[in-house]
Amino acid sequence: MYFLLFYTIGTIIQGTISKIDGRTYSVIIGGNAREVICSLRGRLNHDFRMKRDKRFALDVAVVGDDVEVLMQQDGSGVITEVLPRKNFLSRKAAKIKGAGYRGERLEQIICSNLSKFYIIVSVDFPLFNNKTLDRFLVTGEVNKLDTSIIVNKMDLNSGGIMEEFIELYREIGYEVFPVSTKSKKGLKQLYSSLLGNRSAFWGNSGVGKSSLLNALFSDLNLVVGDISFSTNKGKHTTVNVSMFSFEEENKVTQVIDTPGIREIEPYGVKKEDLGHYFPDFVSFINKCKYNTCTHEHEPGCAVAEAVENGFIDPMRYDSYLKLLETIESDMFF
Ligand SMILES: Nc1nc2c(ncn2[C@@H]2O[C@H](COP(=O)(O)OP(=O)(O)O)[C@@H](O)[C@H]2O)c(=O)[nH]1
Ligand SMILES: [Mg+2]
Ligand SMILES: [Zn+2]
Repeated sequence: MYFLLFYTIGTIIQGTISKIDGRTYSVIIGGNAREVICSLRGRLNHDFRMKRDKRFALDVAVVGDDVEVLMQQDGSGVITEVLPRKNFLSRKAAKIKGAGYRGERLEQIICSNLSKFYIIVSVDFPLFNNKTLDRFLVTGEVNKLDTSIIVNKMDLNSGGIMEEFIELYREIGYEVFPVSTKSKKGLKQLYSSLLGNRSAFWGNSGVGKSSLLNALFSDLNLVVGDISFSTNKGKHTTVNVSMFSFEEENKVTQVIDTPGIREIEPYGVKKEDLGHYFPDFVSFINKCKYNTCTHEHEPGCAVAEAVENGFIDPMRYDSYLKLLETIESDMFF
């Protein structure tokens, strides 16, 4: 029966979800050779309906998912299978009435199968904030993603304030790309790092994500200065994510842009585990007197001692304490 269906309706091909609009899924086949407009079928559709009440339907299939598509006569497709995710970027979902128990926070998957995760900040407009960056770095670590930092608008670094930070994050082990779409500084290095990979870009509105993508990929013509999140007002669970795919230098390079996402808070972090997501703390954590140490005020804390002795940067420790507070205020995570 299934065999018959296979031949009369169409063949099954493999592709990757590049965009989701309501219940319509764009799937690209073979790099960016072909795009097929798809819907969900069967069990997946059932999952979608089950989750609709909680409004987490987008988690059933997300941008970056490799899928199997059953081709239809009219050239459209039906997604029959979502292949296992190698990894994904997720966040604590917004608080929603009726979603789970009182105080419970759910995990929302934003995109999947990333070889790299780039956090984009700007020197100014909006002003660089190391605490914000540290929070996003934790999100990358929690999701076990290969996380790097792009510092855009380096042309505005007149006082040279960024050098200290760039050095700090490089010492911790993060790759840092100081760039300027205006002066074209650092764009070549960034392009080489992206080439042949599937990467996700995350950054606050205004840091220059669209400008950067336009500067890196000449085919693109994204609107700069577009406040795309305003169209998403109130739709907390809608993730306005799309994947751009390029075939250049015989390689498929893909970048997932996340223009509609204003906040990413890491999901599933316990107080006593937070320190593990600060790579510069890790070598000290085992030396704390108590193995449940939260490195806040406990006696014999090796992390606090390392801050005192200049082995851990006090700014990082401040970020850590700030994040620890936000975890405490959540009943569940
Ligand atoms: N000075 C300076 N401004 C930039 C740079 N890159 C982007 N911008 C400006 O920053 C603003 C926001 O850029 P946009 O790409 O829309 O940011 P997005 O919201 O992250 O996509 C625009 O006015 C851009 O012209 C840069 O390297 N230097
Ligand atoms: Mg933009
Ligand atoms: Zn400690």
